[in-house]
Amino acid sequence: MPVETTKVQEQEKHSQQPTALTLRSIAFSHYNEKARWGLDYYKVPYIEYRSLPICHMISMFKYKAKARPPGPGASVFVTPHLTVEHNSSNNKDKENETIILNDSKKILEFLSDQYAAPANSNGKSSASPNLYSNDEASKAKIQALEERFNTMIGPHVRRVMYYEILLHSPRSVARSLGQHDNAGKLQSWIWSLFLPIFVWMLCKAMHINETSAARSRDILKREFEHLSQVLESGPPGPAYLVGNQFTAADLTLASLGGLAVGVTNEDGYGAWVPSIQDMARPEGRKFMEELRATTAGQHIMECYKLHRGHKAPGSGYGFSFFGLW
Ligand SMILES: N[C@@H](CCC(=O)N[C@@H](CS)C(=O)NCC(=O)O)C(=O)O
Repeated sequence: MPVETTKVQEQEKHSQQPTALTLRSIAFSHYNEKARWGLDYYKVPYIEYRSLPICHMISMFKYKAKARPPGPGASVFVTPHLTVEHNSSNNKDKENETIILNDSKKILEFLSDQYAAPANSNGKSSASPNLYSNDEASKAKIQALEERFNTMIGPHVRRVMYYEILLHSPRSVARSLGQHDNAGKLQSWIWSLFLPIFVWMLCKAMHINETSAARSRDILKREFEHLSQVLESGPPGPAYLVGNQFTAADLTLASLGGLAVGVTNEDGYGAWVPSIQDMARPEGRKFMEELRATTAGQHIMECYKLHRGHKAPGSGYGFSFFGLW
C-alpha cells in the first residue's frame, strides 16, 4: 500500500497533544472519507483543504510523495494527506514536530494510537474505543480485513462509480461533484469548464470502460455475498466483522463500500456524492440497490447510522488563493 510516513522529529508517543491537524483531500473520494471518519470518530478538530481530481495535482504539488505509491489510481499527488503539527512547548529547544501521513490506513492507525480510550479504562473514558482492538489476535484479523478492503473494494467501487457517473449519467451529475462545497469556487469553475477533458483523462488513467466496469461489478458482488455470509454466521446481537464491536474493519468497509450502496451526505458521508436515483442507467441503479439489500450493504448503512459521528467543534474548511481554491 502507498505509505509515506515522515517523522521530522521523533518524540515519544502520547507525550504531547497535537495542536493542528490538516487534511488535504479529494472531497468526494472514499479513501478520504475513511480518513475523515477516523478524525470525526475520535472527535479530533481538523481543517480540510478540499480538491477535485486533476486540480488536486496543483493543490498537492507542494505535498507530493517522494515516490509513486503502489496500487491503482494513486500517484505522487495521492490523497488523503494528513499533517499533524505538535507544539513542542515542553521541548527543550522548542522546535515544532510535524508528522505527515499520506495513506488512509496509516492515518487510522495513528488516530487510534493517539486518541483511543486507554485499554484499562473499562468504558470509563469518554474517548472512543481502539479501532484496532486491545487484543492481538483480533488486531491481526482487523488489519487483514482492512488491507483486503483497501485493495479489493476501494479500487472496484471507484471504477464502478466513475463508470456510472462519468460515462452514463447526465453531465450535470459529474458537474455536481465539483459543486456543493466539494471545492473552492475556482476549482469548481475549472472542473465544470474542462469536464469533457477531465472525464477523458480519468477514464484513460483508471481504465474505465464497459469490460473493466463489468469485471469490477462481478468482484464487488462476490465480495458482498462473502461478507454477508461472514456477518450472518456471527453470534446473535449486533453484527460486526471482528468480535462484538465496531472496528477499523467495519469503518473501512463502510467508507470504501458506501458509495456503491448509495450512501449520501444525508447519511453522514463527509462530502456531496450522487444518490442511487442520480444514476441514469437502470442497470447501474439495480446493481447498487442489490448491493444495498445484502446483509453487508445493510451493515454499511447501520455503521453510518450508529458510528459515523460529526465533525468536532473547531473543525472547518481551508481555502487557498484568496479563498477561491
Ligand atoms: N491506499 C491509499 C489509496 C488512496 C487513493 O487511491 N487516493 C486517490 C483518491 S480515491 C487519489 O488521491 N488519487 C489521485 C492521485 O493519486 O493522484 C489509501 O488508502 O490512502
